[in-house]
Amino acid sequence: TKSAASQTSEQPSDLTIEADTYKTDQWTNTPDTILSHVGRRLYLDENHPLAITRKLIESQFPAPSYGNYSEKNPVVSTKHNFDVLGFPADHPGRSRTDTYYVNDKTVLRTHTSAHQQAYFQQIARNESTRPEEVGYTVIADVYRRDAIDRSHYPVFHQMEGAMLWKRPSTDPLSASKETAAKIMADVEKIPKHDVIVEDPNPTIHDQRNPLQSEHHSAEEVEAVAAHLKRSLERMVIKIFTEASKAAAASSGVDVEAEPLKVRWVEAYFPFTSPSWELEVFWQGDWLEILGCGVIKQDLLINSDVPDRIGWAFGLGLERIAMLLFNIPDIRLFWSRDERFLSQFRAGEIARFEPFSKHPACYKDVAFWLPGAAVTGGSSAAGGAVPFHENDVMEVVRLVGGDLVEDVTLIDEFTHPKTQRKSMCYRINYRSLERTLTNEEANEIDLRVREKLVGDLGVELR
Ligand code: FA5
Ligand code: MG
Repeated sequence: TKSAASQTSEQPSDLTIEADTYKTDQWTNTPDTILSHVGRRLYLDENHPLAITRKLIESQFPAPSYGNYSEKNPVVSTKHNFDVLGFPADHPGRSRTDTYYVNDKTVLRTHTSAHQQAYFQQIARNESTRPEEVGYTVIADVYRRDAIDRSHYPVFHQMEGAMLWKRPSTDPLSASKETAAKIMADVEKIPKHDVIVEDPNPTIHDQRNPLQSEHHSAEEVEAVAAHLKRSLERMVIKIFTEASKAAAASSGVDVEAEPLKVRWVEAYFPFTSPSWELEVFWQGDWLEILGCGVIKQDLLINSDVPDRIGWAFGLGLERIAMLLFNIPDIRLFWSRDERFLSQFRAGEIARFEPFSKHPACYKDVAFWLPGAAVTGGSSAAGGAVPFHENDVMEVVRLVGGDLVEDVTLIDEFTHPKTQRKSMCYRINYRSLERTLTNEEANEIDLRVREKLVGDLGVELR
């Protein structure tokens, strides 16, 4: 039986991406359908909603304090994507079920944090020529093997930002009061706002969200956190004010916009501590916008800026653009259909008018997993072939491409006698551009089923 994660029957011996050629190996799992997205650079098409959103966010992080950058080439080393950021060896993010590997040592970046070290090193290098540029934003396409639904696509965009402050190079802790005061003076320069922010947790929590006590004083971290939170709240408020203006304009009535609600929740990232996520209450739900925190000092020490302290954040651009423009399906960002593209203009926030919703075509596929029952999502028990849901998603993506709107697990059970495990997924085929005939959907579905058997070794029911 083939390994569950193997994707293609005939693996090319090398892959060429952005003019560089890489040797493939048994780690390689990046198909051409994913590589075909490399180089689109949607965030540079000035009339594209992702570019309009990028500009709006960048305007909240202006020069001279921040440089605004982008990173064209998505190929990075596992060292930069994981190791220097402190991801442990067994972190699930490193797994081939979650990440597109070019080879053993090389991946398509899974987040813009892969560039943190390089930008810290740049700040160090430019210290004498551009001393006022102590922060940055960077935008890039990122790649993840993930679920398929209207808010998840294997290629999406992140914007990362960071800001650093100088500390005395010898004995920074004993001077931490002065450092904290310097940072607080910068906090005062950020305009205040009157939006209600829920922030029930202490900045530092010994177990859940610890201070890096070898390196930082509580006072310094309170100051960095205050600067981080006020900067990001301001950015989010700007965006949501624009979004409700657009909504009011398009509905034609001057409705009193629902007051904006924002909250901070504790989070964990290997490269920040303490860490938080910022959530916004939007259309009845709390929506996660970004992750952030106080940068791990070890990372700064390893990145030529040992005598600085600072914060970093990373946000999902599609998530923000979808609510700014009322875009209902993440696949639309990749559309070349003029009925989509013609609706957006640089500098303008307009509500997207769907050009028609074509009928959905649901197909269920049920199968037995190979071997005995498997516990958990990713690890095999008792000699069974490892099974991971992301491998099902990848098969569906490879065959169905953008014709699949979502895939949901609708049933799973373990046979009481044989201990075999059965899964049933519902695949929703729906084109954004035209009506799919039932024959077309059947034909794709047949190939999905064949490939599930061939690649994952499952037995159809
Ligand atoms: C990260 O990627 C961290 N690198 C963020 C970070 C940077 C933390 C710097 C601290 C310091 P996360 O996996 O949660 O974290 O993704 C960040 C954001 O990307 C999410 O909040 C969400 O807005 C967006 N996002 C994540 N997965 C997807 C997806 N599959 N599709 C669309 N957007 C996504
Ligand atoms: Mg997250």
